[in-house]
Amino acid sequence: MNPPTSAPARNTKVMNRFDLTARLVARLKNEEAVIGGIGNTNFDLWAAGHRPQNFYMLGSMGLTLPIALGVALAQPQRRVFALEGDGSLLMQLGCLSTIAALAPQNLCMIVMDNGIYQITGAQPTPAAAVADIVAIAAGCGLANSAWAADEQDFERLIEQSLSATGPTLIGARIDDRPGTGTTRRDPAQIRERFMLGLGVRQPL
Ligand SMILES: Cc1ncc(C[n+]2csc(CCOP(=O)(O)OP(=O)(O)O)c2C)c(N)n1
Repeated sequence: MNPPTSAPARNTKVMNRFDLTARLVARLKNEEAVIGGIGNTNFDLWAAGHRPQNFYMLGSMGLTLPIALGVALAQPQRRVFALEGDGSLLMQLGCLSTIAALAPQNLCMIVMDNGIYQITGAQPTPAAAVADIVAIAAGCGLANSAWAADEQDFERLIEQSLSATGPTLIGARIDDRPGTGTTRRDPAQIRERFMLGLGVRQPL
């Protein structure tokens, strides 16, 4: 049997995770929540400048979008962004159709697709050869899903998502550079700080 030939479209620029994350953070003016995924997505979110509304996932692949969904449903007046790696999302694809079905209009998912499990040694993910994250999202019912063609297109898609009336997903092809910072590995602190930042916990 021949190997699959439906390689993902490659008409998008290969960008950089930290650069894109900094561009996102620079556009946030209304205490939007940002959920960073395991490893590199949260390292770059931290390096782009900590905000009280940032949450940094530790240890579990694929939980960024489910956590962001919970925040978006709990606080519908707040815009919520999720930053996830392609390998992590591929481990948890069921969340895409759940999000499409619940359709929170305040949720924007950003998938940083380097086609590798970068942090564990750059093993290739299925996204490198056969799986197109944006096509998968669209097939799950997330009609407002698109690849960012370049940095300007990424910023345009972010801007659109800030006034979207349904969930949005942005795919970004990125290089293989590791994250630029590291969060302190303290889950209790991360949770408490985030709850304060979201106004659901009062300072002691
Ligand atoms: C359930 C589970 N399996 C494996 C791991 C080990 N692991 C941690 S991060 C990671 C790779 C994540 O890849 P991706 O989401 O594409 O992000 P990247 O490292 O490329 O930024 C792996 C395999 C884990 N933490 N949890």
